Amino acid sequence: MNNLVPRPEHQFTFGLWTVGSTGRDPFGAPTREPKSPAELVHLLADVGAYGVNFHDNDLIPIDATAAEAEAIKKDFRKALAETGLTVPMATTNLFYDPVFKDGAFTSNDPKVRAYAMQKTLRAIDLGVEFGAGVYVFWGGREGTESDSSKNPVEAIKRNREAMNFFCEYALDQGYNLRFALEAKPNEPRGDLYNPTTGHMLAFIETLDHPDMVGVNPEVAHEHMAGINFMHGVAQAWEAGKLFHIDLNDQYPGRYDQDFRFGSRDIKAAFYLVKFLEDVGYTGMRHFDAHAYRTEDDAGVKDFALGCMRTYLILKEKADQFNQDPEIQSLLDEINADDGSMTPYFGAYSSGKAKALKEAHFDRNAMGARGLQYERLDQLTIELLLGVR
Ligand code: GLT
Ligand code: MN
Ligand code: MN
Repeated sequence: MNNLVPRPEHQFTFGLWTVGSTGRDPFGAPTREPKSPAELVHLLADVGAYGVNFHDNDLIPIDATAAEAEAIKKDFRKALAETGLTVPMATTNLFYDPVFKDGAFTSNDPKVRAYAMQKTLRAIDLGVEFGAGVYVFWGGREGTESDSSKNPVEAIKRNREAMNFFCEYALDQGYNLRFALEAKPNEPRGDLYNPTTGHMLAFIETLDHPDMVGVNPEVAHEHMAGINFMHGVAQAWEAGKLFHIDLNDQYPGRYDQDFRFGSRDIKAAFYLVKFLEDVGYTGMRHFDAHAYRTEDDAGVKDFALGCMRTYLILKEKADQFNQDPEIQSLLDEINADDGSMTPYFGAYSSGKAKALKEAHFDRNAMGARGLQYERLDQLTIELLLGVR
């Protein structure tokens, strides 16, 4: 079907680290050859992606000379020009090098904290140089194994000070950049600070420029914590904070699996896509996932295509759900409102409170009413399974 073919207007993006994953894991060596950033841009263009995101060191190795960095940037820029791919998002690698073994902005070592800030300032410049409009912060090492080692309140303050500094820097430079904070409950640290999107949303409100900072929720990270991802996304959206999103999949309670989008929990993926499409989310659909370690280069393309195709299939299913007469009439019934309660709602008044206290409710009848959610859910399942 033609409308299931990914095209640039769908705004599907991938990180260099996603399709560039060589299959290395904590127990085993790489199973695929590394590719250059320029090669990865071509791979992504071949499968119909819109953009490519990077960490500073996905593009330029941490120990590259200035001349090497220039050569890489030139190749990368050429590949972008040849393919028309854009760079909507960039970020800093503050987790791989041993210097960050006890965190970056929250490290107990002031030299590490200052170095992390220097690295981030330079990486922000690099992202902006390639046109990034969103800058992600994922504090992969900002946490502890032993809580005797760090003061959690100090850690929050250090994180806040760093974020305030970067906001001022972006303003000072006149960069048109928004920051998106990405939460994760654990891994690679035993526990990470600000472990969920909800924690991040609360933290953002304590910053000097909360308007510049939003979230980058990731499916897998919230599923690791066993919580409903779409609910967190909805909360971020309602707060005007859904600046970016990391799509992938994950069994709850396990290591960070970063599976192909929709490959594990089709129902959760469906409600997520339906939410994003229904509210008219206009940001990037970024896949932060990687191919199974079993795959060769062709399998990496299968993986990338699969992420996008599943998104498009679920988008069609969302349309179908919104137009299904039986589902919609059931929803009308479920949401029926004869207006008789309206006088009790809305802004407080003492008269309203008095009237409410005197009102009679038939609690037993209200409690006895069947809500038909079984029927609704089964209709949803049948739609997803393709028999409607
Ligand atoms: C890393 C992590 C992701 C983050 C990336 C951005 S890096 O792959 O697992 O969730 O989004 O730093
Ligand atoms: Mn992840
Ligand atoms: Mn992510």
